[in-house]
Amino acid sequence: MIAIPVLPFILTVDLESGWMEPHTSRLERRASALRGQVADAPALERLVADGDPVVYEVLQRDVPEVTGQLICCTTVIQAGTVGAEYFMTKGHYHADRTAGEVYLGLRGRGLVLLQNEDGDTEELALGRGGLAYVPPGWAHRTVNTGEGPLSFLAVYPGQAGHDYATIEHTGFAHRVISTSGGPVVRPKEAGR
Ligand code: S6P
Ligand code: ZN
Repeated sequence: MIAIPVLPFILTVDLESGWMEPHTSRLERRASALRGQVADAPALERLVADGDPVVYEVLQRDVPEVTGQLICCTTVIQAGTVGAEYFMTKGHYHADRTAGEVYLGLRGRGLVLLQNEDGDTEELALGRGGLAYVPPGWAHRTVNTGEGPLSFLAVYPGQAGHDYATIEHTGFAHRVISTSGGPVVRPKEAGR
């Protein structure tokens, strides 16, 4: 494959809202995108019936999806819960398991849940100015545990691709639950 040359460019990222300009794609994921991923499926269906709100959006500056390029995008996750479970991204492995990623927290508070195919799990607290390093081969999901939007900048290799199916099948090992004492990370098997 012949890589299309990309000229140097600058992007402006609003450090409060996570808005990126100029972006070339914008993806919205609504509550219904989390079907099969949450502990409280009836609560999710109520939310879907009640307007299926946007849970998060991703603004991206597209570049050729090839080795050597770096994809830059921002994600903004709204505050909220499905039952007691905080709003979160679907989560994925990179299709190319050699491709890592970095997240730079811009606004809000959250957790990045990570796990690899050996069964190891980690969680990283993400807040403004925090840089979360996602090594190659680790699935990653971001959870908004704050009271306002959580936004972060992501940079990852052009050839990474996204494998949603593998983690959808196994599920993440942990859930992040809102309790009166604050966010708690629980093993998935513990249910709600
Ligand atoms: C891409 C990177 C992020 C996520 C975004 C939405 O590799 O990890 O830009 O795509 O946070 O998450 P998801 O799991 O729906 O792609
Ligand atoms: Zn990723």
